[in-house]
Amino acid sequence: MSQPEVFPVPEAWAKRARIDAAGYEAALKRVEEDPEGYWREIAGRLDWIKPFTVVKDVSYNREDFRIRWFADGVLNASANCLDRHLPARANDIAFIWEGDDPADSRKITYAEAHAETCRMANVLKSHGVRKGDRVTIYLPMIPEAAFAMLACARIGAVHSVVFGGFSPDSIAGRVQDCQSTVIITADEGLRGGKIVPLKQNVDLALTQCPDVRTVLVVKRTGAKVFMKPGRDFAYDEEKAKVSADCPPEPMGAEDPLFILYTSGSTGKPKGVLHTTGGYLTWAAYTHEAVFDYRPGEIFWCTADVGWVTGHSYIVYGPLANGATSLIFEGVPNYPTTSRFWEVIDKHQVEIFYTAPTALRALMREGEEPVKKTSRKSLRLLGTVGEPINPEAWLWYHRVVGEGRCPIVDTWWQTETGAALVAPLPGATALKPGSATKPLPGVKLQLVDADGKVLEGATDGNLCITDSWPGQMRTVYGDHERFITTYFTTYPGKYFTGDGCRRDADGYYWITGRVDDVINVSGHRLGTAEIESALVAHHTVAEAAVVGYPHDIKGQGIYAYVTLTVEAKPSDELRAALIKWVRQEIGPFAAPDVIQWAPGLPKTRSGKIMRRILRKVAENDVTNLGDTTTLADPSVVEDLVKNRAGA
Ligand code: 6R9
Repeated sequence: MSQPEVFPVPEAWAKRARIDAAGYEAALKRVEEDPEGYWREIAGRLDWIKPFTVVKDVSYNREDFRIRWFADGVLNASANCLDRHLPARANDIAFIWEGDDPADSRKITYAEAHAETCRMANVLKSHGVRKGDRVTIYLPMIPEAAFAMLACARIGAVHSVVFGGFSPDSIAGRVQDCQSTVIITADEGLRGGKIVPLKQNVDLALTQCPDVRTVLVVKRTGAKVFMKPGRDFAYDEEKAKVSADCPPEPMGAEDPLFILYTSGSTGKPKGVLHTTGGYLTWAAYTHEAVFDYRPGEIFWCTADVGWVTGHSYIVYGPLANGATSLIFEGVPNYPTTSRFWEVIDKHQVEIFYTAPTALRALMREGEEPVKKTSRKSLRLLGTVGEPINPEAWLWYHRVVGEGRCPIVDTWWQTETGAALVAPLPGATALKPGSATKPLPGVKLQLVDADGKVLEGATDGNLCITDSWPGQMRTVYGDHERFITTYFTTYPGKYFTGDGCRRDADGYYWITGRVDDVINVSGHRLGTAEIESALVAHHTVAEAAVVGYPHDIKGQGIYAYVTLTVEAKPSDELRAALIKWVRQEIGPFAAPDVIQWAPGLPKTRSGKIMRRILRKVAENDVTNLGDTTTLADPSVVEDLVKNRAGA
């Protein structure tokens, strides 16, 4: 393999970055010599109502397992994101909202965001929401989504944001799992000129959730929607009844801040739980360090607030730092494929953070849609969500950033709260396709399948051997599942589920998931979830789902379906099954390929051999590996012969 190109730190960056090479070295040294002091200083960036005295209290061993940071400190996340900026910068812009329609945009000052959040908090209180209660948020990308999150944080309620692309069934599962009794939604959403029937989806979900007593409906399109008397309330009307004064609730650092559901390799999505002090510290610190954020700059993260990236880099990180954060309601190709770049020019965005899948899709459109915009305001670019292929990296760098802007490729997970492996743009030379190195204090380790620690340049499974403040604390309602999922594959270590290569310079190259999680356009999906949606269809006897390489999405969804004896394969049935999965989970989970499989390759003990299914999906059938444990080898021949032209 040829040596990857290296992009040294540009001179201007080396001179004026918040953290330069010397600063980075100093941080690495400090965290080794005086970890307590280092973490104490990082958490000192927040406003504490009562300062913490204990910094870290962690054990990854099953016998005395615990993860606690700054545990005796008291603070409020919403006060850190809003109130503390009011004395000096009440009139600075907290949010720029860019609507789906380019004619729609709005600026919201810190004073306004504070007032809106307090009102939302008082509305929640007036509906009986108390500290510790769970509130489900199912909103489009409108400022109210951020206000709703901050309003929950303000009164100590735990928010669970459900991405607006999820189906009624997926909403219901999440509402039931965290027993939330209050939902904040909107009449409809608007994306790429298309209507998303949010309230209708909630109504359908609630047929399965008898405990939900209040639905607050924010007006977005103004469409007339069904309102159930006594349960559904127009948010506008509720808001008019309350004051804009709501004192922030003092919260323990280890009190929950939010739950966010994410897919794993088995079972139902897990409610990843983050707490107040550690999460906010890590979101704020990484937003400043990795994006070299300076007060007054305009920061745009294109993620949806329904994913962790939106939580940490649209709301909590930027706001804790007093930044101006852009909230974009639309999609990259509406009304035209120049939209991202036009929004950058319109609002003079300085830092732009997006996903490789969006870049790959835009790259296909050629340079013209980019080049007709200026993009002079840009100084830093970022990516997240999946490995970025070097071609897309180079295009982003050369065409979008005109060679001027470093790219920070940030590796992290819902579980990690915020970025863990990422360059510091003033200190780290870049290699296209590598998230570079761990941030100071983050202790990575590569191990082989048996847990043997691998040194030097090698390939392995990515583990983390010690905690950082933004680490998730538990799976909501199932602490045992938390420990078994993450800490038992390699006892005493956090296992990320990712494969990774470390090169001779100590750079990390994430190669993708090594478990049964697939990453489709940056959306994380468990193959088991899609399989259980498929088998819920009356024609399906059995299903197995794997990922395969896809030019735009990163990974596509390849489903092997065994029909019941009554059902007959047909193109109509194929289309019906795809539609079914869209309805069961959400549009982004729809299979790209369905192959009819009279049988699935199983071991004699009945385990599906996914390795073989992956190979067939990838059309890499010359080397299927060891098939001697198969119960019926002829099954594989049939699969290869009838491979769908993926
Ligand atoms: C933030 C987020 C986590 C999984 C993760 C990995 C993949 C994320 C990446 C990346 C390579 C990057 N991933 N960032 N792979 N390079 N810069 O995406 O969280 O939705 O939980 O997904 O995404 O496989 O394990 P989440």
